[in-house]
Amino acid sequence: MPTNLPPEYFKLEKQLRDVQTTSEKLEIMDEMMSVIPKHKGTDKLRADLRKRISKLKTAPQSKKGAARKESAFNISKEGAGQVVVAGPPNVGKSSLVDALTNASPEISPSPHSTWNPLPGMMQVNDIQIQLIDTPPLNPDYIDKGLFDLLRRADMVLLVVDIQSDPFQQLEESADIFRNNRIAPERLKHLYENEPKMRFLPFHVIANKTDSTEFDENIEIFDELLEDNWPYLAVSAQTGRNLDRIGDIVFQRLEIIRVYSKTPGKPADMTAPFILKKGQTVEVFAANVHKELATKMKTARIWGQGVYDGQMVQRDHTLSDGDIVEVNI
Ligand SMILES: Nc1nc2c(ncn2[C@@H]2O[C@H](COP(=O)(O)OP(=O)(O)OP(=O)(O)O)[C@@H](O)[C@H]2O)c(=O)[nH]1
Ligand SMILES: [Mg+2]
Repeated sequence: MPTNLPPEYFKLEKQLRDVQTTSEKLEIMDEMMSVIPKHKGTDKLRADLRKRISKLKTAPQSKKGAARKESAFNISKEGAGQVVVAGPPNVGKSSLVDALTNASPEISPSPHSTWNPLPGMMQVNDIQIQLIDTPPLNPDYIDKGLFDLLRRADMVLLVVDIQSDPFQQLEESADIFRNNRIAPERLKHLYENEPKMRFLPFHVIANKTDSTEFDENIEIFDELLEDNWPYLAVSAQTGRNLDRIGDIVFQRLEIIRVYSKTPGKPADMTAPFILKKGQTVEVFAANVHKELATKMKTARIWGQGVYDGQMVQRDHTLSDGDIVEVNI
């Protein structure tokens, strides 16, 4: 046993003996991992601990139903969309969620610092979108809960590190997704004979583009992607392009904001209804109130491609930013 372990380590080791549940144990072991100093002398200790963590995670749960219910990956949707931030170890997933949302995930220079998913809310104009930080896509071990989470999600931000073979990282991640029946919507045509696939919008985030020094890396990456993977080069460290992520996510989710107006009153511009692109006045009315859709005769609309207060029918397709007054 190396002699230079900090006192917190021993405190945690003691705590570990006293707790019962797997999630408590994992949390403590996770903390133990983070307090062990990183150098040659602790290599073995860290490897052993990693093995213990991995074993604990793969061990069959005795109460299956209960265990499933309390899975950390069972995160309820909040806001206008649920977006999973995924990718290989140490690429900056947690740093991005930290920079873009109100959540404060752990960030660490050593890989595998995130063990559990963590949701946060990202403000995009006047709406909020949920981003979820996740543990790394580690070819040796991934909690299956991550793929359950992805299947339920609305979109994936696949983060890679422009400074360390981003294309290989992308390909390896894509393989892991594919093996778990998840693929980008844009590449649907490649999976025609594969059953039970879940297709999602993917957007690649090439992180750690801190300076122009990495422009060449971006160019090479760009060429290798061959238009198959839309991407954005950012730096969580310098803040480069972080302000563009919100708009991109909004676009890729294919959602629109529609504001409600009650006859004789000004429109409520504080809380838009979120609809899918292409949805109609009728769907909007049903979102406001089930009965409203049935009772609706016509509607008046303010927004794109119409004159102010134009009368429209229930099958009129709405645009982002429209204000709708339903008349019964
Ligand atoms: N140079 C540079 N470093 C970054 C950037 N973003 C994150 N980092 C650093 O990269 C390391 C890993 O960051 P994390 O955010 O913990 O990465 P992660 O993908 O969540 O890592 P795991 O949870 O272990 O998979 C930390 O030392 C960060 O400070 C960036 O844009 N540029
Ligand atoms: Mg992390």
